[in-house]
Amino acid sequence: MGTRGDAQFVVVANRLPVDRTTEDDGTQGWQASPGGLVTALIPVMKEQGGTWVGWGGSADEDIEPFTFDGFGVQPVPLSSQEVAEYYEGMSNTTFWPLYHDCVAHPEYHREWWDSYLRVNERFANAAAEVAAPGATVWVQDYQLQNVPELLREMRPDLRIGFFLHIPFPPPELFRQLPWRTQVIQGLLGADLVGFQDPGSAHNFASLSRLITSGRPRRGEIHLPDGRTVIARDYPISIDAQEMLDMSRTPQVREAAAQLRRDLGDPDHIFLGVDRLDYTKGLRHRVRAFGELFTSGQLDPERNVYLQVATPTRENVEQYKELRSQLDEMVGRINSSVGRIGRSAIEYRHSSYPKTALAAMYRAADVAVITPLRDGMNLVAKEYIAAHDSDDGSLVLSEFAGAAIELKQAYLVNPYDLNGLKNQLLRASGDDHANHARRMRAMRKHVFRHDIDEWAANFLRDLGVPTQQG
Ligand code: ADQ
Repeated sequence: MGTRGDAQFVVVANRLPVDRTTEDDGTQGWQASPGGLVTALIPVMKEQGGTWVGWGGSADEDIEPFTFDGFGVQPVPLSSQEVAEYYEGMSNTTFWPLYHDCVAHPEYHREWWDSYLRVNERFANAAAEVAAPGATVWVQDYQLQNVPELLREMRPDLRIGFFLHIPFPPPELFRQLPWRTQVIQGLLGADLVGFQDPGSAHNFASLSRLITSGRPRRGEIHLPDGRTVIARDYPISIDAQEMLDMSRTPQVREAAAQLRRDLGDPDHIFLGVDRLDYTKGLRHRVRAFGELFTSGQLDPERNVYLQVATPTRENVEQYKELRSQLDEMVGRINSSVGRIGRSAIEYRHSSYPKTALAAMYRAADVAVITPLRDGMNLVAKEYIAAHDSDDGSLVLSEFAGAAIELKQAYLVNPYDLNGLKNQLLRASGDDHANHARRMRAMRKHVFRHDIDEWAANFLRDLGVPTQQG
């Protein structure tokens, strides 16, 4: 049993919620990382006297625990070999593609799995050390699926929750995994296992039969040791009000107007914002726009497709390949549809501050979010929240978790190129009344179900009262 700490509430995530900063005089400090999860959980951490356990983001770096903005930060070190095996390997070349319907081929390597387990044990140890007797621990995401079980062995007094941010695959696919039983057992160490959608919760509950003989009912899984684990969906969301407030500032309004001018004042701006990831459907999307521009169904003089592709996981082979394929596809399309002085596809491979994204959302007439598979997709919700009038429209893949909630989007099957092209034309061609009706309904939903509600619902079910709950 680990030494007991004094944190009543512990979050365990692959990354810490803070990034390093360097002042002009060279002194180093920390600032909160941007992102919904961090924004939602920091108030709970402060309220409950919490500690966040995570990796600082650089290999071979030992950072002492510290306090930040009223909560504890407990860094977990990773060696460069562990970054290669646990993070880039097992997490991002095995679990990531396997859990996204195998849209890329998952690789299975025993040394990656060994490293994954070792690192999970280190995270569990760190959590066991800081948690007060009877504390609540909330473990996040696919990098840490074995932490619940390992932690329960060390600290049976804790209340443990787990949330998976990506889909949980159907049993037919999951069964490929050589370590399938250990992973299910790892997750069943939690009292509550949360998913983005009911399908994922159902897949997990069915797979619990690898371990239990009983049939799970309404998400309740009864284990041989007498414990009951709950599996259910908690669709994640965004800080909708913050996005709206930001998009209304004069600075963002002006940036949106400037962007429109820079793009040649087109009739329609189509916008995609994605990490440069093969799950996001970028190849299919670029191909659809290529055909629309080449055939003249979309006039490149009057329409622009702006695609932001955020650099990500650049050491992983499948991501390097995707990057060069997209560069090549976009180059070919732009040179063949030759819009004088401007590109039909404006392709930007870069990160942006939130205000710049808000300006793009505000300027875009059609957001195009067409992943092949996605746990939720927060960009879809951010786009909706950034529009305070009823203009704009959303083309959304039916394989994004967000499609369950944003039913008024122009839904598409991203594999169906003709269907995708038709919906792009429909979304830009529909009349204002139609757009307004759809946007109003979706805005209502996103504002009613925001990130605070998400965290409060999960924590309430885990037995932690919050101010929202
Ligand atoms: P992601 O796969 O990263 O998240 P998503 O939900 O779209 O996907 O979140 C991306 C976030 O990054 C958004 O908040 C967006 O604003 C931001 N972002 C994107 N491009 C950016 C850029 N160029 N510059 C700055 N910021 C950028 C995983 C799952 C999702 C799930 C989330 C949350 O894959 O399905 O919705 O976790 O659970």
